Amino acid sequence: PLPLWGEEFNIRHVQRAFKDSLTPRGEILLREYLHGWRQLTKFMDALGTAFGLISQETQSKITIMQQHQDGHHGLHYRTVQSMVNFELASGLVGFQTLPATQPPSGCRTLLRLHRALKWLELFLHKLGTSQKDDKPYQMCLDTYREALAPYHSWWVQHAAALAFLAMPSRQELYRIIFTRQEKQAAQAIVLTTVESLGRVYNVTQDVYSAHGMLELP
Ligand code: 1Q0
Repeated sequence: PLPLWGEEFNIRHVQRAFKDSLTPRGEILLREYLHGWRQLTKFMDALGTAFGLISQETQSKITIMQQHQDGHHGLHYRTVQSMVNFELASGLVGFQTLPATQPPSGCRTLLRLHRALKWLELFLHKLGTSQKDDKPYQMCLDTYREALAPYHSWWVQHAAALAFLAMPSRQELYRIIFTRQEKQAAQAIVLTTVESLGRVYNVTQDVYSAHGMLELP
């Protein structure tokens, strides 16, 4: 294993968590979903301080979801579907304005993670099909512009672009993501992860779009 973060972060854990989050009945288990995100914040932390803001923001969304799970209505927050049904039926979603409830609704919070998941799917797909000289910085920027920037304010877009400058080279990135033994299978693992993320993303997207919830403030 690699020093420092080799044991801490493993892309297989990410892949496993998102794969396990999808049940045979097509429900998405929030516990596993959030576990996958926690693994990803470890990875962001390993990338260095420039990604601290992004990691913190992700962490705060995870914490909000956790508060819902630990709250009075925690039982309703077992799956994406049960959460959506519960918040819809209770008028907690907040379709017009950011709900004044504390914590903010699970639906609008998960939507932020959901959009970021699309970014990750696109980015990892690019990485997994990239050539030796391709630049992660450019892959990051292109996929961010496509999947996330449209939802971000002007200043967030600029802060993100600045952070991307600290993105390591492709070789270094692979070194962080994979342990030595995994090097051979690296691209295959990345693409398997893309597949798992994609399935979870598509199911969530269908649920949200069925209820007109893709633009929650
Ligand atoms: C490692 C590089 C990650 C780059 C991903 C793009 C990040 C964009 C910049 C985020 C800036 C955060 C500042 C605040 C944003 C919020 O305004 C926004 C909306 O929330 P709200 O409450 O104001 O309506 N929040 C979000 O959009 C939340 C999600 C942002 C974080 C997305 C992180 C994606 C992370 C991925 C893991 C990196 C793994 C790379 C390779 C992994 C190999 C397995």
